[in-house]
Amino acid sequence: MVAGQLTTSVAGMCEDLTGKVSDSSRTVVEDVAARLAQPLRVAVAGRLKAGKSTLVNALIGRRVAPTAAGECTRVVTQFRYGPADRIDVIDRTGAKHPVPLDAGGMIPTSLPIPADDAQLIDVQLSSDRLRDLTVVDTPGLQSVNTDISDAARQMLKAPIAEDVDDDSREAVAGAEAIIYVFTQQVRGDDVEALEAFANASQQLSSSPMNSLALYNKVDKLAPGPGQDPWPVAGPIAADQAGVLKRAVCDVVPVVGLLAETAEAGLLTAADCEALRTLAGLDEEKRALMLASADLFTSTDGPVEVGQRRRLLERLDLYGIHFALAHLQTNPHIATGELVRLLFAASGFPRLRTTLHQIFGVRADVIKAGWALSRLDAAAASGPPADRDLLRGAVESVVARPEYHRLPLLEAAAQVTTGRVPLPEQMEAEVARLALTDDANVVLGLEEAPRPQQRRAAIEAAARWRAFANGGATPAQARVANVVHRGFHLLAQRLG
Ligand SMILES: Nc1nc2c(ncn2[C@@H]2O[C@H](COP(=O)(O)OP(=O)(O)O)[C@@H](O)[C@H]2O)c(=O)[nH]1
Ligand SMILES: [Mg+2]
Repeated sequence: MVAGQLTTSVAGMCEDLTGKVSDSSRTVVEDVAARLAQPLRVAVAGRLKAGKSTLVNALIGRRVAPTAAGECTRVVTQFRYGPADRIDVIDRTGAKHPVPLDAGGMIPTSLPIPADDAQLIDVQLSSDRLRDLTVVDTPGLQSVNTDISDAARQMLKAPIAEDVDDDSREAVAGAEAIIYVFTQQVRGDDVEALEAFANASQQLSSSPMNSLALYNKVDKLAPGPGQDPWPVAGPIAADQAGVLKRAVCDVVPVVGLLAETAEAGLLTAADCEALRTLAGLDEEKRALMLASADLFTSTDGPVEVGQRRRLLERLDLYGIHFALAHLQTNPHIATGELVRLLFAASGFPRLRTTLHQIFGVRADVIKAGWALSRLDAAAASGPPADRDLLRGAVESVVARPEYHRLPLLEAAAQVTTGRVPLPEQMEAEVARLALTDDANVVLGLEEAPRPQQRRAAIEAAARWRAFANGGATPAQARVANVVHRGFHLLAQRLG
């Protein structure tokens, strides 16, 4: 990843500190410096069977994480860039046990040591997708299999319950950004469970600034065979975003399965041929086959059962329906074109944009903020001599004008999580100021010329100062002063 401005200077500060602090703090400083040099670390959290591993495969563009039940799916797995593909199982003593990828290029379902003794599966892949992103797949819950079709039961349970296992908790705590995967509508009491999970993570590591929720398996929402789930999925996701607005910045609806199939290149020419054959069946027969998964594999007709099962596994009924509809209108469609259409239907394009915005554009700030909060925590717990050194270094960084984005991000995190309540419009203004460099977006203007932007920034600065000095609670005043300075610096930049 191209190191950003903030990350680079915090890394420089770490280098400076290593020669000065005591041995115990040096370990933390070196750890922070090493982490700054790495790509952004994103933990994928959520209930068992929510589709986390499927999503991870889609993100890294290869089917490497097993999605069936196997002992390895019970261990936290980290996917990072490496010059060659390799897997090491790290046991609880820290010892490495190398394992080869299985014949299908996946993590083998059985491990060289018992799953309970494994702390982490460390997967290095020479996949370009991982140059910018390290992905951590977590088992999430200790509880056993929850049947997705048992919607009613699942609705009553929290998407992320309190029995998060320790390894998953640690993986989330060590990540700079979090993706929560849900499969059902979020209820009020679910939010508490999610927050309990978020609180397990360190300081800056979880807030709407760096957390995103995915509403997965929206294909299961299709009101009837072959019907489009998106008209239902959009409003539900928007609704969830409202419920979860204190925990995540957005809820993106996706069909993870279709994204995996498309992104990992799993649809073969033979699959496409089979789909073409099915598209050619008369309408009655096709409708019968597509009425349920059972009927799809058991109804007499062309295409052998093994191939039909494969299609179900790769596309599920909605994906098959979708493909057949396209093949009927355009029988000569090429496999590549069909894959492109499936990808578009997976909701992943919107996810990619959101990921790029959150984890790409904000990565520099998220990582620098994470590093500073680690150093600050080290100052609090380290020997007194280091305390002043570490605090001094952190404070000198935060005091420089170009670093004002860090206190701004913290202020925005406090406001967006509801810890410091503000009227809705002011809350949105803080978030915009913290998260984007585009003056028009921050100021809510449309393509305004610079002098007008500058006037608006000065006006906003004055407004926040007036708020800080009158009527605001002490906590609100602290936020308002940070925002005031933010607008003041913006006005200077525009001047
Ligand atoms: N229909 C459908 N099935 C999905 C989707 N995403 C994942 N699955 C299936 O759900 C099951 C559990 O997925 P997995 O990724 O192993 O869940 P995890 O336990 O959260 O890692 C697998 O059989 C997946 O194929 C989806 O978007 N739609
Ligand atoms: Mg999994």
